[in-house]
Amino acid sequence: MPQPTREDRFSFGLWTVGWPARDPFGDATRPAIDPVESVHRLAELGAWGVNFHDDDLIPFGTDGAERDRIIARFKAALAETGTVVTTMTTNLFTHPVFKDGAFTSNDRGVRRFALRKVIRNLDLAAELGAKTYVFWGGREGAEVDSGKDIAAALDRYREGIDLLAAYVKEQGYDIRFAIEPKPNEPRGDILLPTLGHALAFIAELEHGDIVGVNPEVGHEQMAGLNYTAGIAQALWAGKLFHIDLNGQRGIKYDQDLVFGHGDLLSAFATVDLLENGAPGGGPKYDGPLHFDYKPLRTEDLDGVWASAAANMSTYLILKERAAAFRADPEVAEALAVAGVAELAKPTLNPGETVADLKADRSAFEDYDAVKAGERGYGYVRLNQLAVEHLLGAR
Ligand code: GLO
Ligand code: NI
Ligand code: NI
Ligand code: NI
Repeated sequence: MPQPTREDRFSFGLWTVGWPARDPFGDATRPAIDPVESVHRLAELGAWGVNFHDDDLIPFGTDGAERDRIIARFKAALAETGTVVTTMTTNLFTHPVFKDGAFTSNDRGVRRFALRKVIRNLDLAAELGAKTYVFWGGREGAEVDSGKDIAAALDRYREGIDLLAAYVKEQGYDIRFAIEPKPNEPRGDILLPTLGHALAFIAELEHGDIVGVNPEVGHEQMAGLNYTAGIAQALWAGKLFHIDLNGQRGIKYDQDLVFGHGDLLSAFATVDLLENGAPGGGPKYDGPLHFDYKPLRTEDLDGVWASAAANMSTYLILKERAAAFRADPEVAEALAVAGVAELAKPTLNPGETVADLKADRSAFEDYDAVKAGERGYGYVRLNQLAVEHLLGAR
């Protein structure tokens, strides 16, 4: 098995391994884990970075002096292990005050409190060197259509993100924002439910230049969408600032399985895209390879660390398999048959106008659509080659 190293740039949320496995139907099955221990254990396993919500490290309501002590102790663990804080985020969902949302709560006082909570943690993010700040708006949503003015909620969402982005710029912080879409859970419906909604929202921002997306495998799949295709569009838009890798099996509650323990063929395509880029080139993802998963509730503490290692191991195996797939001459031939590279060629000739196109009889009047319609693209063979490489049969 390939062993992860810091060069692989793997990172974990402290809330992932640290999840005590409390769910809506049952109590915690594991003790809470000290964040300092998580940093040490993850570093030993080969992780490079960590990512956390304010409250993961500093319990909600902690006073100033205790907060400073916790931060100093955490910093010492980072220094000792060489762990990087890649990303930070705000918990705007656990405390009852956020039950109707944070930036989009109908209660204006809650909205102002939420902004202050983020600002405080943004200052800490800058101090710890985090380059990305994630916004997952789990409580920004509704269950009752007539209870939430969606247009007003989007206005307030925009007001909040723009204000915070302006603050980052004013302070000169080297931080970009990444919005994490999710269709539902914990709210019945969440605002910015998919990557596409988030991209459309970002286009409406005043400070959208420093705002991108943080798509999570399971969240897109909960909406029935293709994760790999989604992050390809985010890359194309220059907006793939961060990723949450995990596994999900179909349209149901947010499973947060180990990466690859859901749709494995899709995970293979994701790794292929992240590592090798789009066939026609274009921007490649260069952020951390971040896992946002939850160790199954059935696992004990040994199982927690084994599951953390499983994420990295699966990724590295898929990376090897994807490299073999790309290097295989049969795959190259199948790609040629499918015409994959031809799609990178502009449809019009250089300098060609609409008038030129209209004058080109070979494009229409003399075009043999019947013959073109008979062509096979060989996608099944291409996919079978991918499956065979994925299975290690080639
Ligand atoms: C929940 C989300 C959540 C976010 C985290 C980071 O479904 O995935 O874990 O990733 O709050 O902002
Ligand atoms: Ni999630
Ligand atoms: Ni999830
Ligand atoms: Ni996530």
